[in-house]
Amino acid sequence: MTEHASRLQAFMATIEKRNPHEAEFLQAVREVADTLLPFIDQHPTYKDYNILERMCEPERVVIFRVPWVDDQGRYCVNRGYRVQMNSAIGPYKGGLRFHPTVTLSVLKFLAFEQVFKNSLTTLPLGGGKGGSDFDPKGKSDHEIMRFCQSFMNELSRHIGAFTDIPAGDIGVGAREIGYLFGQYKKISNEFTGVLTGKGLDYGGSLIRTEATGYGVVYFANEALTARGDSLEGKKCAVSGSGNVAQYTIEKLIQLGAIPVTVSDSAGFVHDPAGIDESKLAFIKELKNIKRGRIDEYTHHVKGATFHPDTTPWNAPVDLAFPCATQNELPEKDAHTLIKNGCKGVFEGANMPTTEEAYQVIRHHKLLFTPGKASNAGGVATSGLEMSQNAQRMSWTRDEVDYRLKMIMKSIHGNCEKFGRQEDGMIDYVKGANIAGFVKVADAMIAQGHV
Ligand code: NDP
Ligand code: 2IT
Repeated sequence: MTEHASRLQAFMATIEKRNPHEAEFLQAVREVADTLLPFIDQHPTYKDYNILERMCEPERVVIFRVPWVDDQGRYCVNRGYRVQMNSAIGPYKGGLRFHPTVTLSVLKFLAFEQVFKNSLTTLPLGGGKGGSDFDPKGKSDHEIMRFCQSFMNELSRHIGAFTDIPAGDIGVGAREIGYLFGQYKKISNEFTGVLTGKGLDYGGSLIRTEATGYGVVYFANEALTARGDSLEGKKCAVSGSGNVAQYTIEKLIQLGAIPVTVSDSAGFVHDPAGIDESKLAFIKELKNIKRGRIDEYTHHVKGATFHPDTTPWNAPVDLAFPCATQNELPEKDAHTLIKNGCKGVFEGANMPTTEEAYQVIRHHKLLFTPGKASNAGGVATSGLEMSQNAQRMSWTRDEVDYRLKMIMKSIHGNCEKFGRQEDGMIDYVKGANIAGFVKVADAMIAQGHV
Protein backbone atom coordinates (compact mmCIF):
# COMPACT_ATOMS: atom_id res chain seq x y z
CA MET A 1 0.00 0.00 0.00
CA THR A 2 1.33 3.49 -0.84
CA GLU A 3 1.91 6.00 1.94
CA HIS A 4 -1.02 8.05 0.65
CA ALA A 5 -3.35 5.02 0.60
CA SER A 6 -2.51 4.10 4.20
CA ARG A 7 -2.92 7.70 5.35
CA LEU A 8 -6.32 7.87 3.61
CA GLN A 9 -7.32 4.57 5.20
CA ALA A 10 -6.32 5.78 8.67
CA PHE A 11 -8.24 9.05 8.22
CA MET A 12 -11.32 7.23 6.94
CA ALA A 13 -11.19 4.77 9.84
CA THR A 14 -11.77 7.71 12.23
CA ILE A 15 -14.68 8.98 10.17
CA GLU A 16 -16.18 5.50 9.69
CA LYS A 17 -16.06 4.82 13.41
CA ARG A 18 -18.14 7.91 14.10
CA ASN A 19 -20.50 7.46 11.13
CA PRO A 20 -20.94 3.71 10.66
CA HIS A 21 -23.08 2.50 7.73
CA GLU A 22 -23.44 5.99 6.24
CA ALA A 23 -22.35 4.88 2.76
CA GLU A 24 -23.08 8.09 0.84
CA PHE A 25 -21.55 10.36 3.47
CA LEU A 26 -18.41 8.22 3.65
CA GLN A 27 -18.16 8.19 -0.16
CA ALA A 28 -18.25 12.00 -0.29
CA VAL A 29 -15.69 12.37 2.51
CA ARG A 30 -13.35 9.77 0.96
CA GLU A 31 -13.36 11.58 -2.38
CA VAL A 32 -12.50 14.89 -0.72
CA ALA A 33 -9.88 13.41 1.63
CA ASP A 34 -8.19 11.64 -1.27
CA THR A 35 -7.27 14.99 -2.85
CA LEU A 36 -6.97 17.05 0.33
CA LEU A 37 -4.66 14.92 2.47
CA PRO A 38 -1.59 15.51 0.23
CA PHE A 39 -2.40 19.25 0.17
CA ILE A 40 -2.77 19.31 3.96
CA ASP A 41 0.61 17.57 4.31
CA GLN A 42 2.15 20.45 2.38
CA HIS A 43 0.34 22.98 4.59
CA PRO A 44 0.85 21.70 8.15
CA THR A 45 -1.23 24.49 9.75
CA TYR A 46 -4.37 22.73 8.51
CA LYS A 47 -3.09 19.52 10.05
CA ASP A 48 -2.26 21.19 13.38
CA TYR A 49 -5.78 22.58 13.61
CA ASN A 50 -7.26 19.20 12.56
CA ILE A 51 -9.48 21.09 10.11
CA LEU A 52 -10.59 18.26 7.85
CA GLU A 53 -11.82 16.04 10.69
CA ARG A 54 -13.60 19.03 12.22
CA MET A 55 -15.27 19.73 8.86
CA CYS A 56 -16.64 16.17 8.78
CA GLU A 57 -18.62 16.76 11.96
CA PRO A 58 -21.89 18.69 11.37
CA GLU A 59 -22.28 21.70 13.63
CA ARG A 60 -25.84 20.54 14.30
CA VAL A 61 -28.34 17.96 13.03
CA VAL A 62 -32.06 18.32 13.69
CA ILE A 63 -34.33 15.30 13.19
CA PHE A 64 -38.07 15.64 13.70
CA ARG A 65 -41.45 14.01 13.19
CA VAL A 66 -43.64 15.34 10.37
CA PRO A 67 -47.29 14.42 10.99
CA TRP A 68 -49.82 15.06 8.22
CA VAL A 69 -53.23 13.86 7.08
CA ASP A 70 -53.83 12.56 3.53
CA ASP A 71 -56.89 13.20 1.37
CA GLN A 72 -58.57 10.04 2.68
CA GLY A 73 -58.22 11.31 6.25
CA ARG A 74 -55.45 8.83 7.13
CA TYR A 75 -52.87 9.79 9.74
CA CYS A 76 -49.42 9.75 8.05
CA VAL A 77 -45.98 10.37 9.44
CA ASN A 78 -42.59 11.11 7.87
CA ARG A 79 -39.17 12.02 9.16
CA GLY A 80 -37.78 15.53 8.66
CA TYR A 81 -34.14 16.62 8.84
CA ARG A 82 -31.90 19.65 8.68
CA VAL A 83 -28.13 19.12 8.67
CA GLN A 84 -26.34 22.37 9.58
CA MET A 85 -22.86 21.42 8.47
CA ASN A 86 -20.63 24.49 8.56
CA SER A 87 -21.20 28.21 9.18
CA ALA A 88 -17.58 29.41 9.07
CA ILE A 89 -18.05 31.68 6.04
CA GLY A 90 -21.78 32.47 6.22
CA PRO A 91 -25.19 31.24 7.37
CA TYR A 92 -26.08 27.64 6.55
CA LYS A 93 -27.35 27.43 2.98
CA GLY A 94 -28.56 24.48 0.95
CA GLY A 95 -31.59 22.75 -0.44
CA LEU A 96 -34.39 20.56 0.89
CA ARG A 97 -34.98 17.15 -0.70
CA PHE A 98 -38.30 15.29 -0.53
CA HIS A 99 -37.71 11.74 -1.78
CA PRO A 100 -38.29 8.25 -0.30
CA THR A 101 -34.53 7.54 -0.49
CA VAL A 102 -33.68 10.41 1.89
CA THR A 103 -31.69 9.25 4.92
CA LEU A 104 -29.34 10.98 7.34
CA SER A 105 -26.40 9.64 5.31
CA VAL A 106 -27.71 11.15 2.06
CA LEU A 107 -28.31 14.54 3.67
CA LYS A 108 -24.92 14.54 5.40
CA PHE A 109 -23.20 13.81 2.08
CA LEU A 110 -25.14 16.61 0.42
CA ALA A 111 -24.44 19.05 3.27
CA PHE A 112 -20.73 18.15 3.21
CA GLU A 113 -20.52 18.76 -0.55
CA GLN A 114 -22.49 21.98 -0.10
CA VAL A 115 -19.83 23.45 2.21
CA PHE A 116 -17.17 23.18 -0.53
CA LYS A 117 -19.55 24.24 -3.28
CA ASN A 118 -20.78 27.32 -1.45
CA SER A 119 -17.22 28.34 -0.68
CA LEU A 120 -16.41 28.10 -4.40
CA THR A 121 -19.24 30.46 -5.35
CA THR A 122 -17.22 33.42 -3.95
CA LEU A 123 -20.29 34.37 -1.85
CA PRO A 124 -20.54 34.32 1.97
CA LEU A 125 -22.55 31.10 2.31
CA GLY A 126 -22.12 28.30 4.83
CA GLY A 127 -23.33 24.77 4.07
CA GLY A 128 -26.43 22.79 5.02
CA LYS A 129 -29.04 20.43 3.61
CA GLY A 130 -32.36 19.05 4.72
CA GLY A 131 -35.46 17.24 3.66
CA SER A 132 -37.67 14.28 4.30
CA ASP A 133 -38.32 10.70 3.21
CA PHE A 134 -41.75 11.94 2.05
CA ASP A 135 -42.60 10.85 -1.52
CA PRO A 136 -44.35 13.65 -3.44
CA LYS A 137 -45.18 11.33 -6.37
CA GLY A 138 -48.91 10.84 -6.82
CA LYS A 139 -49.82 13.25 -4.01
CA SER A 140 -52.47 15.92 -4.54
CA ASP A 141 -51.67 19.64 -4.24
CA HIS A 142 -53.56 19.68 -0.94
CA GLU A 143 -51.49 16.81 0.44
CA ILE A 144 -48.28 18.56 -0.63
CA MET A 145 -49.46 21.76 1.05
CA ARG A 146 -50.35 20.04 4.31
CA PHE A 147 -47.05 18.20 4.34
CA CYS A 148 -45.04 21.38 3.67
CA GLN A 149 -46.91 23.24 6.41
CA SER A 150 -46.29 20.50 8.95
CA PHE A 151 -42.61 20.25 7.92
CA MET A 152 -42.21 24.02 8.36
CA ASN A 153 -43.96 24.01 11.76
CA GLU A 154 -40.83 22.36 13.14
CA LEU A 155 -38.16 23.57 10.70
CA SER A 156 -39.08 27.21 11.39
CA ARG A 157 -37.50 26.96 14.86
CA HIS A 158 -34.10 26.27 13.33
CA ILE A 159 -33.85 28.58 10.29
CA GLY A 160 -33.86 32.32 9.61
CA ALA A 161 -32.58 34.86 7.08
CA PHE A 162 -29.35 35.24 9.12
CA THR A 163 -29.13 31.64 10.40
CA ASP A 164 -30.03 29.07 7.77
CA ILE A 165 -31.66 29.65 4.38
CA PRO A 166 -33.07 26.50 2.72
CA ALA A 167 -34.02 26.18 -0.97
CA GLY A 168 -35.18 23.43 -3.36
CA ASP A 169 -33.62 20.15 -4.42
CA ILE A 170 -35.14 16.86 -5.65
CA GLY A 171 -38.91 16.93 -5.11
CA VAL A 172 -38.88 20.53 -3.87
CA GLY A 173 -39.61 23.11 -6.56
CA ALA A 174 -41.56 26.34 -6.90
CA ARG A 175 -44.82 24.86 -5.55
CA GLU A 176 -43.22 23.45 -2.38
CA ILE A 177 -41.12 26.59 -1.73
CA GLY A 178 -44.33 28.64 -1.97
CA TYR A 179 -46.12 26.55 0.67
CA LEU A 180 -43.04 26.45 2.91
CA PHE A 181 -42.58 30.22 2.66
CA GLY A 182 -46.26 30.89 3.39
CA GLN A 183 -46.13 28.79 6.53
CA TYR A 184 -42.87 30.36 7.75
CA LYS A 185 -44.36 33.82 7.26
CA LYS A 186 -47.48 32.85 9.20
CA ILE A 187 -45.51 31.39 12.11
CA SER A 188 -42.94 34.17 12.39
CA ASN A 189 -45.14 37.10 11.33
CA GLU A 190 -42.18 38.33 9.26
CA PHE A 191 -41.62 38.68 5.54
CA THR A 192 -37.95 37.79 5.18
CA GLY A 193 -35.69 36.06 2.67
CA VAL A 194 -35.66 32.87 4.73
CA LEU A 195 -35.93 30.63 1.66
CA THR A 196 -34.61 31.00 -1.89
CA GLY A 197 -36.20 29.85 -5.09
CA LYS A 198 -39.24 31.94 -4.18
CA GLY A 199 -41.80 33.01 -6.78
CA LEU A 200 -41.00 36.23 -8.64
CA ASP A 201 -44.01 37.98 -7.07
CA TYR A 202 -42.80 37.46 -3.51
CA GLY A 203 -39.05 38.01 -3.39
CA GLY A 204 -37.72 35.47 -5.88
CA SER A 205 -34.89 36.22 -8.28
CA LEU A 206 -35.02 36.12 -12.05
CA ILE A 207 -32.85 33.26 -13.41
CA ARG A 208 -32.90 31.25 -10.13
CA THR A 209 -35.12 28.62 -11.79
CA GLU A 210 -32.73 28.30 -14.71
CA ALA A 211 -29.50 28.86 -12.78
CA THR A 212 -28.27 25.36 -11.98
CA GLY A 213 -28.71 24.02 -15.52
CA TYR A 214 -27.45 27.21 -17.19
CA GLY A 215 -24.46 27.23 -14.83
CA VAL A 216 -23.59 23.62 -15.68
CA VAL A 217 -23.45 24.49 -19.36
CA TYR A 218 -21.52 27.75 -18.78
CA PHE A 219 -19.00 25.72 -16.79
CA ALA A 220 -18.79 22.96 -19.43
CA ASN A 221 -18.23 25.67 -22.02
CA GLU A 222 -15.33 27.12 -19.99
CA ALA A 223 -13.78 23.68 -19.51
CA LEU A 224 -14.10 22.79 -23.20
CA THR A 225 -12.65 26.15 -24.24
CA ALA A 226 -9.67 25.57 -21.92
CA ARG A 227 -9.07 22.36 -23.91
CA GLY A 228 -9.37 24.18 -27.25
CA ASP A 229 -12.78 22.60 -27.89
CA SER A 230 -16.41 23.79 -27.88
CA LEU A 231 -20.02 22.68 -27.41
CA GLU A 232 -20.94 23.39 -31.03
CA GLY A 233 -22.49 20.35 -32.70
CA LYS A 234 -21.73 18.00 -29.79
CA LYS A 235 -24.24 15.21 -29.10
CA CYS A 236 -25.06 15.28 -25.41
CA ALA A 237 -26.63 12.73 -23.07
CA VAL A 238 -28.59 14.40 -20.27
CA SER A 239 -30.15 12.39 -17.44
CA GLY A 240 -33.17 13.42 -15.41
CA SER A 241 -36.06 15.59 -16.57
CA GLY A 242 -36.44 17.84 -13.55
CA ASN A 243 -35.21 21.35 -12.88
CA VAL A 244 -31.51 20.82 -13.53
CA ALA A 245 -31.98 18.61 -16.61
CA GLN A 246 -34.51 20.96 -18.23
CA TYR A 247 -32.31 24.05 -18.05
CA THR A 248 -29.16 22.13 -18.94
CA ILE A 249 -30.96 21.06 -22.12
CA GLU A 250 -32.19 24.61 -22.74
CA LYS A 251 -28.71 26.15 -22.54
CA LEU A 252 -27.15 23.31 -24.55
CA ILE A 253 -29.61 24.07 -27.37
CA GLN A 254 -28.85 27.82 -27.12
CA LEU A 255 -25.10 27.19 -27.36
CA GLY A 256 -25.35 24.94 -30.43
CA ALA A 257 -25.05 21.50 -28.83
CA ILE A 258 -27.49 18.65 -29.54
CA PRO A 259 -29.09 17.07 -26.45
CA VAL A 260 -30.33 13.60 -27.46
CA THR A 261 -31.53 12.03 -24.19
CA VAL A 262 -33.72 12.77 -21.20
CA SER A 263 -34.79 10.38 -18.42
CA ASP A 264 -36.62 9.73 -15.19
CA SER A 265 -36.49 6.94 -12.66
CA ALA A 266 -38.34 4.59 -15.07
CA GLY A 267 -35.81 4.78 -17.93
CA PHE A 268 -34.51 7.03 -20.68
CA VAL A 269 -35.71 8.53 -23.94
CA HIS A 270 -33.36 8.61 -26.93
CA ASP A 271 -34.18 11.21 -29.57
CA PRO A 272 -31.37 10.95 -32.14
CA ALA A 273 -32.71 13.97 -34.07
CA GLY A 274 -32.04 16.13 -31.00
CA ILE A 275 -34.29 17.80 -28.45
CA ASP A 276 -35.19 21.26 -29.74
CA GLU A 277 -37.00 24.14 -28.04
CA SER A 278 -40.50 22.92 -28.87
CA LYS A 279 -39.75 19.39 -27.63
CA LEU A 280 -38.27 20.91 -24.48
CA ALA A 281 -41.47 22.91 -23.97
CA PHE A 282 -43.34 19.58 -24.08
CA ILE A 283 -40.99 18.12 -21.41
CA LYS A 284 -41.49 21.16 -19.14
CA GLU A 285 -45.29 20.94 -19.44
CA LEU A 286 -45.22 17.16 -18.91
CA LYS A 287 -42.98 17.29 -15.84
CA ASN A 288 -43.83 20.61 -14.18
CA ILE A 289 -47.55 20.88 -14.80
CA LYS A 290 -48.99 17.45 -15.67
CA ARG A 291 -46.38 15.67 -13.48
CA GLY A 292 -46.37 12.77 -15.96
CA ARG A 293 -43.77 10.14 -16.92
CA ILE A 294 -41.02 10.74 -19.48
CA ASP A 295 -41.97 7.82 -21.77
CA GLU A 296 -44.90 10.01 -22.93
CA TYR A 297 -42.30 11.96 -24.94
CA THR A 298 -42.18 9.09 -27.44
CA HIS A 299 -45.94 9.42 -28.09
CA HIS A 300 -45.32 13.05 -28.98
CA VAL A 301 -42.07 12.84 -30.98
CA LYS A 302 -41.59 10.54 -33.99
CA GLY A 303 -38.27 8.68 -34.05
CA ALA A 304 -37.73 8.89 -30.28
CA THR A 305 -37.50 5.62 -28.35
CA PHE A 306 -38.01 4.78 -24.66
CA HIS A 307 -35.61 2.37 -22.90
CA PRO A 308 -37.07 1.16 -19.61
CA ASP A 309 -34.75 0.60 -16.63
CA THR A 310 -31.77 1.79 -18.66
CA THR A 311 -29.54 4.85 -18.20
CA PRO A 312 -28.88 7.48 -20.90
CA TRP A 313 -25.19 6.53 -20.80
CA ASN A 314 -26.00 3.77 -23.28
CA ALA A 315 -26.68 6.26 -26.09
CA PRO A 316 -23.73 7.14 -28.35
CA VAL A 317 -22.73 10.71 -27.43
CA ASP A 318 -19.80 13.13 -27.31
CA LEU A 319 -20.56 14.55 -23.86
CA ALA A 320 -22.50 13.41 -20.76
CA PHE A 321 -24.45 15.58 -18.30
CA PRO A 322 -25.75 13.53 -15.34
CA CYS A 323 -28.52 15.72 -13.85
CA ALA A 324 -30.74 13.30 -11.87
CA THR A 325 -29.31 11.90 -8.64
CA GLN A 326 -26.33 10.39 -6.78
CA ASN A 327 -24.54 7.29 -8.08
CA GLU A 328 -26.55 7.22 -11.32
CA LEU A 329 -23.44 6.70 -13.47
CA PRO A 330 -21.84 3.36 -12.48
CA GLU A 331 -18.57 1.83 -13.70
CA LYS A 332 -20.21 -0.26 -16.44
CA ASP A 333 -21.75 2.90 -17.94
CA ALA A 334 -18.44 4.76 -17.78
CA HIS A 335 -16.94 1.99 -19.95
CA THR A 336 -19.88 2.26 -22.38
CA LEU A 337 -19.51 6.05 -22.67
CA ILE A 338 -15.79 5.69 -23.40
CA LYS A 339 -16.35 2.89 -25.91
CA ASN A 340 -18.79 5.18 -27.73
CA GLY A 341 -16.23 8.00 -27.93
CA CYS A 342 -17.52 10.28 -25.15
CA LYS A 343 -15.02 13.04 -24.34
CA GLY A 344 -16.38 14.65 -21.19
CA VAL A 345 -18.63 14.23 -18.16
CA PHE A 346 -20.08 17.36 -16.51
CA GLU A 347 -21.95 16.72 -13.27
CA GLY A 348 -25.23 18.63 -12.87
CA ALA A 349 -26.44 16.40 -10.03
CA ASN A 350 -24.58 15.97 -6.73
CA MET A 351 -22.16 13.00 -6.81
CA PRO A 352 -23.87 11.24 -9.76
CA THR A 353 -20.67 9.37 -10.67
CA THR A 354 -19.75 6.35 -8.53
CA GLU A 355 -16.21 6.11 -7.16
CA GLU A 356 -15.43 3.21 -9.53
CA ALA A 357 -16.82 5.04 -12.57
CA TYR A 358 -14.76 8.11 -11.69
CA GLN A 359 -11.58 6.02 -11.59
CA VAL A 360 -12.35 4.73 -15.13
CA ILE A 361 -13.06 8.27 -16.38
CA ARG A 362 -9.85 9.54 -14.80
CA HIS A 363 -7.78 6.69 -16.19
CA HIS A 364 -9.00 7.49 -19.71
CA LYS A 365 -8.32 11.21 -19.18
CA LEU A 366 -11.84 12.35 -20.01
CA LEU A 367 -12.74 15.91 -19.16
CA PHE A 368 -14.57 15.60 -15.81
CA THR A 369 -16.12 18.39 -13.74
CA PRO A 370 -17.49 17.52 -10.26
CA GLY A 371 -20.94 18.74 -9.21
CA LYS A 372 -19.59 20.96 -6.47
CA ALA A 373 -17.99 23.09 -9.20
CA SER A 374 -20.26 22.63 -12.21
CA ASN A 375 -23.64 22.77 -10.44
CA ALA A 376 -22.74 25.64 -8.10
CA GLY A 377 -24.66 28.13 -10.26
CA GLY A 378 -27.91 27.21 -8.48
CA VAL A 379 -26.80 28.05 -4.98
CA ALA A 380 -24.79 31.01 -6.28
CA THR A 381 -27.97 32.49 -7.73
CA SER A 382 -29.70 31.73 -4.42
CA GLY A 383 -26.95 33.91 -2.92
CA LEU A 384 -27.87 36.60 -5.45
CA GLU A 385 -31.54 36.25 -4.41
CA MET A 386 -30.47 36.83 -0.79
CA SER A 387 -28.56 39.98 -1.82
CA GLN A 388 -31.60 41.32 -3.68
CA ASN A 389 -33.86 40.54 -0.67
CA ALA A 390 -31.45 42.35 1.66
CA GLN A 391 -31.42 45.39 -0.63
CA ARG A 392 -35.20 45.15 -1.22
CA MET A 393 -34.43 45.30 -4.92
CA SER A 394 -34.88 43.08 -7.97
CA TRP A 395 -32.18 42.92 -10.57
CA THR A 396 -32.95 42.40 -14.25
CA ARG A 397 -32.68 39.04 -15.94
CA ASP A 398 -29.57 40.18 -17.82
CA GLU A 399 -27.90 41.40 -14.65
CA VAL A 400 -28.45 38.12 -12.77
CA ASP A 401 -27.45 36.02 -15.80
CA TYR A 402 -24.27 38.08 -16.22
CA ARG A 403 -23.35 37.61 -12.55
CA LEU A 404 -24.04 33.87 -12.83
CA LYS A 405 -21.76 33.64 -15.86
CA MET A 406 -19.01 35.57 -14.04
CA ILE A 407 -19.32 33.31 -10.98
CA MET A 408 -19.00 30.15 -13.10
CA LYS A 409 -15.96 31.70 -14.79
CA SER A 410 -14.43 32.49 -11.43
CA ILE A 411 -15.05 28.93 -10.16
CA HIS A 412 -13.33 27.67 -13.29
CA GLY A 413 -10.40 29.99 -12.61
CA ASN A 414 -10.09 28.64 -9.06
CA CYS A 415 -10.19 25.03 -10.27
CA GLU A 416 -7.44 25.96 -12.71
CA LYS A 417 -5.37 27.65 -10.01
CA PHE A 418 -5.40 24.66 -7.65
CA GLY A 419 -5.86 21.84 -10.16
CA ARG A 420 -3.41 22.54 -12.99
CA GLN A 421 -1.37 19.37 -13.59
CA GLU A 422 2.18 18.94 -14.87
CA ASP A 423 0.83 17.76 -18.24
CA GLY A 424 -1.08 21.05 -18.57
CA MET A 425 -4.50 19.47 -17.96
CA ILE A 426 -6.79 20.72 -15.20
CA ASP A 427 -7.80 18.25 -12.48
CA TYR A 428 -11.18 19.79 -11.60
CA VAL A 429 -11.79 17.45 -8.66
CA LYS A 430 -8.54 18.44 -7.01
CA GLY A 431 -8.95 22.12 -7.93
CA ALA A 432 -12.51 22.34 -6.58
CA ASN A 433 -11.74 20.48 -3.37
CA ILE A 434 -8.68 22.56 -2.52
CA ALA A 435 -10.15 25.93 -3.51
CA GLY A 436 -13.35 25.19 -1.57
CA PHE A 437 -11.42 23.95 1.45
CA VAL A 438 -8.90 26.79 1.86
CA LYS A 439 -11.46 29.55 2.36
CA VAL A 440 -13.49 27.58 4.93
CA ALA A 441 -10.38 26.29 6.72
CA ASP A 442 -8.86 29.77 7.06
CA ALA A 443 -12.14 31.13 8.42
CA MET A 444 -12.36 28.27 10.94
CA ILE A 445 -8.82 28.95 12.15
CA ALA A 446 -9.52 32.69 12.48
CA GLN A 447 -12.69 32.05 14.53
CA GLY A 448 -11.14 29.68 17.09
CA HIS A 449 -12.11 26.17 18.10
CA VAL A 450 -15.90 26.59 18.12
P1 NDP B 1 -36.05 17.38 -9.63
O1 NDP B 1 -36.88 16.80 -8.55
O2 NDP B 1 -36.55 18.59 -10.33
O3 NDP B 1 -35.73 16.28 -10.73
C1 NDP B 1 -35.09 15.10 -10.39
C2 NDP B 1 -35.01 14.22 -11.62
O4 NDP B 1 -34.15 13.12 -11.33
C3 NDP B 1 -36.33 13.63 -12.03
O5 NDP B 1 -36.35 13.48 -13.41
C4 NDP B 1 -36.32 12.28 -11.33
O6 NDP B 1 -37.14 11.29 -11.94
C5 NDP B 1 -34.86 11.90 -11.46
N1 NDP B 1 -34.49 10.98 -10.38
C6 NDP B 1 -34.59 11.18 -9.04
N2 NDP B 1 -34.18 10.12 -8.37
C7 NDP B 1 -33.82 9.22 -9.30
C8 NDP B 1 -33.29 7.92 -9.23
N3 NDP B 1 -33.08 7.32 -8.03
N4 NDP B 1 -32.99 7.30 -10.40
C9 NDP B 1 -33.21 7.91 -11.60
N5 NDP B 1 -33.70 9.14 -11.71
C10 NDP B 1 -34.01 9.78 -10.59
O7 NDP B 1 -34.62 17.66 -8.96
P2 NDP B 1 -33.46 18.65 -9.45
O8 NDP B 1 -33.43 18.71 -10.92
O9 NDP B 1 -33.59 19.90 -8.68
O10 NDP B 1 -32.16 17.90 -8.90
C11 NDP B 1 -31.44 16.96 -9.68
C12 NDP B 1 -30.03 16.83 -9.12
O11 NDP B 1 -29.37 18.09 -9.17
C13 NDP B 1 -29.94 16.37 -7.67
O12 NDP B 1 -28.75 15.61 -7.51
C14 NDP B 1 -29.77 17.69 -6.90
O13 NDP B 1 -29.15 17.50 -5.65
C15 NDP B 1 -28.88 18.44 -7.87
N6 NDP B 1 -28.87 19.89 -7.75
C16 NDP B 1 -30.03 20.62 -7.77
C17 NDP B 1 -29.96 21.99 -7.69
C18 NDP B 1 -31.18 22.84 -7.80
O14 NDP B 1 -31.03 24.07 -7.79
N7 NDP B 1 -32.36 22.28 -7.93
C19 NDP B 1 -28.69 22.70 -7.50
C20 NDP B 1 -27.53 21.84 -7.56
C21 NDP B 1 -27.64 20.49 -7.66
P3 NDP B 1 -38.53 10.88 -11.27
O15 NDP B 1 -39.47 12.00 -11.63
O16 NDP B 1 -38.89 9.57 -11.87
O17 NDP B 1 -38.30 10.79 -9.79
O1 2IT C 1 -27.43 21.20 -4.32
C1 2IT C 1 -27.63 22.43 -4.37
O2 2IT C 1 -26.71 23.24 -4.52
C2 2IT C 1 -29.02 22.91 -4.30
N1 2IT C 1 -29.95 22.10 -4.21
C3 2IT C 1 -29.31 24.39 -4.30
C4 2IT C 1 -29.17 24.94 -2.92
C5 2IT C 1 -29.58 26.38 -2.75
O3 2IT C 1 -29.52 26.82 -1.58
O4 2IT C 1 -29.93 27.05 -3.70
